[in-house]
Amino acid sequence: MQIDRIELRLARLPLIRPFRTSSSRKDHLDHILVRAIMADGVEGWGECASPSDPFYCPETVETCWHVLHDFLAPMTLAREWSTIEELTGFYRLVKGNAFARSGLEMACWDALARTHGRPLSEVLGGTRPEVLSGVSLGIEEDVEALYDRIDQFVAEGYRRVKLKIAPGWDVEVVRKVRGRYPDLPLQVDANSAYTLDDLPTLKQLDEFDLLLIEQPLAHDDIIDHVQLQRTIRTPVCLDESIHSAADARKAIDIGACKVINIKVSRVGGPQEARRVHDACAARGIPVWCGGMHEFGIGRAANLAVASLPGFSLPGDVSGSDKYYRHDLVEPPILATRGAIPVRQAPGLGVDPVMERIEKATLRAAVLSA
Ligand code: OSB
Ligand code: MG
Repeated sequence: MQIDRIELRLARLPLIRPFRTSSSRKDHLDHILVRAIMADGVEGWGECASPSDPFYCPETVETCWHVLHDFLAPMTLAREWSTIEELTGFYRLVKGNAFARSGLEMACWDALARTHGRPLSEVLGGTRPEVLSGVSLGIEEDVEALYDRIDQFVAEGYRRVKLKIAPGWDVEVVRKVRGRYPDLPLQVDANSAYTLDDLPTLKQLDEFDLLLIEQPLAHDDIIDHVQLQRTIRTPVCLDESIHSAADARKAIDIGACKVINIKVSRVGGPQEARRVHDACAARGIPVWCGGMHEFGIGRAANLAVASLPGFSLPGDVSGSDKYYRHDLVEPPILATRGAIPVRQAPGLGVDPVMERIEKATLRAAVLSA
C-alpha cells in the first residue's frame, strides 16, 4: 500500500439539538474528513472528531489540521506499507495529537480493509454482530427538559442513559431522575469538573445505584482517582485520562478505575483502541465505546472497534439520527431496540455521499507526493 494523495476537508454539520457539558456548549460540529487515495486507486476515509475548543482535551480542530497537513501527511505520502503498524511507524516521532493521528489511521484502515475485501470489524478481530447502544444527555435548562429526553430515548429502546453532571447539576438532578426511573441503567459523566475537595458530593452519588461515574477528577490525573475509588462504591470510569494501553494498564493496576471508556480518536486510532481493549480484557476490566458526536465515518469506525469481545457495556455510539438530520454517509448508522448492527461491507462499510460532503465543506486542502 502507498498513499498517493491525501485530501483534508473541514466539514460542518448542525446538531439537531445543542449539547452542553461541564466544559462546553455546541450547536454544530466541525470535523476534519481525511481521504487517503492509494497508488492503485483504492481509497479510505477517516474523521478527526476533535472539538473546536481545547475544553475536553488539549487538541482543537485547528491543531489537528496543522498536524495532519504539516506533519502526518508529509511523513506518510508515497511510502510503502502493508500493515497499520508500519504505517504508524512513519510518524512514531509525533507525540500526543491523538485526534489528528486517528483521522489518518482510520482512513488507512478503511483502505486496507477494502483492499482485502473485508469489513474493518473482522480485520480488527471483532466478534459481536451488533453493538449495544446508550445515549449521552447534556445539561438541560431544567430537569423536566431532561425527562423529555430520557422518555424519548428509553421509548426508542436505548439500553442505558448517561447524564452529564457538573457542580450545580449533580446530586439533586440524579436524585430526581433516579426517583422517576427506578430501574433505568444510569451513569454520569463529569468531564473532569470536580476535585478531591468535592468528595462529600461525589460520595452522595453512591445512593443512586449508578453503573459508573465517568472522569470525575482532572483530565490528566490517575492518582487522585485512586483515592476517590477507595472512598466510593460506584465504579470510577476513566475517559480523558487514558491515551494509550500503557495508561490503561497503569490506571487499572493502581486502582484508579474499574471501567474504561475507549474512544478511538482519544487514543490515536483503531490500533491503540484495540490495544487498550486487550489490556483491559487481560485484567478483567469491562470497556465501552465512547463517542465525540462523530459524523458517519467516525461513527462507523467506532462501531467496528466496539465489535471486539471486551465491549460488554452499552456505549455512547448512538444512531446518527440522535445528532444529525443529514449525515454524510450511506447507509445511515441507526439503532434498533438499542442495538446497532455491525457493518458487513468492506472497510468501514459506509460510503461517503460526495454532494453532502461538498455542501458541508468549509475548507479543503490536497496533499500529494
Ligand atoms: O466526555 O464522553 C464525553 C461528547 C463530546 C465530548 C466528550 C464527551 C461527549 C459525549 C457524547 O459524552 C458522546 C456521543 O454521543 O458521541
Ligand atoms: Mg466522557
